[in-house]
Amino acid sequence: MEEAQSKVLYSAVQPSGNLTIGNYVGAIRNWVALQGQFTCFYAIADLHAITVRQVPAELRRHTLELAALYIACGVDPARCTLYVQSNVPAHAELAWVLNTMTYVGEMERMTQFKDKAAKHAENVNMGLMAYPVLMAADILLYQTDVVPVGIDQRQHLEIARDIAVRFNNRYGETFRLPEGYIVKEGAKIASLQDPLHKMSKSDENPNASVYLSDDRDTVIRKFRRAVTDSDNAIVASEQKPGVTNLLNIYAAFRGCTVAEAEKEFAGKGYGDFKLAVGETVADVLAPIQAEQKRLLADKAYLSDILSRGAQAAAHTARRTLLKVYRKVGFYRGE
Ligand code: ATP
Ligand code: LTN
Repeated sequence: MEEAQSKVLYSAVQPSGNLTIGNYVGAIRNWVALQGQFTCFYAIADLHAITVRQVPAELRRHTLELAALYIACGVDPARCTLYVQSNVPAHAELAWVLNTMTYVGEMERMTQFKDKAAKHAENVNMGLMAYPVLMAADILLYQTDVVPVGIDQRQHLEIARDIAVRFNNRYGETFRLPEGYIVKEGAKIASLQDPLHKMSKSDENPNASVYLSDDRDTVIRKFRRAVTDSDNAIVASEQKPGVTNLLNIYAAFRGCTVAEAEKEFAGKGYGDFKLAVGETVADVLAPIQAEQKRLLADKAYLSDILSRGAQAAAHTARRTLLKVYRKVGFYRGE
């Protein structure tokens, strides 16, 4: 495929904690599958992460760990641009312009904002509210065609498109309109303790989430404790969110369909089923963990990848930013 003509794909994850198997199945794993088909930009969204309070040393550590994890999961730095968001100033710069074209009411209606504002009631800051605008800036800077994310980010993608259309209408064609790429299987992995809610890396209950860094025993123990129901049929249905979630996870990690998983476990008990899910997940995680550890031991390599990535990203981002600055009427010398 001709590099210059291939469509652009953009995605990011926040370095706000240890990643869960939800982040893996809903996001990173798909990035790997798509990297041959698109010109890919994968960012570590540290500007987004500070919309909730972070411990500085931990933020820095999580950032490097996340870079290593991307690569350990199969993101190939030779084929993708991998970088840290705050290393490319155009993100914050474009976000400022887009902030002036986004209404407070729109931001107040965002589901994630409402959830996070309730969760961090003592720190409902402007950045938390403008989070989707920064995300729009991320996407629009690279003239992105496709954005692979989990289903929880769909609303943010829609607002990114709305902002792009608004800008284009006011100032003339500037931004390409991005499309979401949301995989059906695994688009939403639920909490193991409360299967009606999504599994999240910032959940306070450590048993609710399986982290990519969990060792085999921990993974198996968490699945053994997963909330199910008092019935004993291993079938997916709305009345059985816990079992359905485990079937989804099994299918996603085994590489089969939910129907095939149901067939495999027909007539078996919950105990055997949960053990099989735990073992299957642990088998997938082990090589990723080993590779991440190996990469983290080579800080010079990681730092080199990230600095090249930031340079390449900044080059592309700057082109769009300058176009925007010109269109809105900023003086840049004669
Ligand atoms: P936080 O708890 O800090 O808000 P998070 O776990 O929700 O974080 P994000 O950094 O917001 O993770 O999301 C990174 C990517 O992972 C996004 O594409 C998101 O859609 C996807 N993702 C997050 N949680 C899940 C999940 N439970 N199932 C599927 N995909 C998910
Ligand atoms: N908000 C996203 C992370 C993110 C992102 C992006 C995803 C920041 N910028 C641009 C796709 C495109 C999240 O997943 N929580």
